[in-house]
Amino acid sequence: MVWFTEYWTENIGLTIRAKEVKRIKSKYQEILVLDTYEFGKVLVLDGLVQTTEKDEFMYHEMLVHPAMVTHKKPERVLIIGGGDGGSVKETLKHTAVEEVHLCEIDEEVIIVAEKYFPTISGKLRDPTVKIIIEDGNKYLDEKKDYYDVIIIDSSDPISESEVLFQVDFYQKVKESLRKGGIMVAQTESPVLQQDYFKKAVSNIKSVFQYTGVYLGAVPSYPSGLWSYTMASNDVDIFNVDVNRDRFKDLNTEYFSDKLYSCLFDNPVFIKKILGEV
Ligand code: SPD
Repeated sequence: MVWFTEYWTENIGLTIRAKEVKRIKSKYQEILVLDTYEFGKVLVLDGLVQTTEKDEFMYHEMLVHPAMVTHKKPERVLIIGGGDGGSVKETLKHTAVEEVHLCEIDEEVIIVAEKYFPTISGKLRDPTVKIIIEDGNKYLDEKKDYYDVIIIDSSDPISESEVLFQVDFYQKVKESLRKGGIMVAQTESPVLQQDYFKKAVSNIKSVFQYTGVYLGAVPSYPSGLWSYTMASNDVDIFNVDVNRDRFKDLNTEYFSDKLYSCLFDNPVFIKKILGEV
């Protein structure tokens, strides 16, 4: 039996008791698979919890579905990061989808996810999915004016992932979207990572015409309160008339039609952080 702690800041962290720990060293990072009492299996990259069997749906549903239903007909989807397969699993629930490209820098994450997290990674070999092992930032240089939805399912803005929060990267994302395109990114905890959160949102705002921030709970992530930012250059994401049939077969446990109706209705303290009030 072991105790694992992720230090959220230097003053606070999350400590989980595990029955067993597997340690894998990849070219990019240390990967841990914890078999825990409270969260089921937990995937940890360089000391940071990425996915747990217990709450992965909260994160992946909220990352993927709002952008997918906001797009008129999402046929071509790119996921950057997301090697555990959770975002692929949710994306494939949308019937319009014809191609899903998953661009993950570290192949070992996919191998580990397929071995230890079958309920999350189970759709990675779907015929619609193409896996590209490459740095997402470089990959975007090759693909212009192509995708309907781009989902940035990155780790925190440290080491390899840092670039995925910069203005130049968001500019490339914009250029890789075709007309009517939508992007969404995970943008950290507005409570414990306020600087990262503010910077990511302001970088996205500086590139896109329309930018909307929304929140969701993810108990295993710092503070438990997580932020996501959706953006588009030519779709007014705040005024989209979505056909309610689009929600019908998503089979979700967190996201819903009702939740979508007030998606961008943020608490006052979030508006204050973002300088909106
Ligand atoms: N603090 C961890 C934030 C990680 C967000 N992305 C996780 C990837 C899971 N698909």
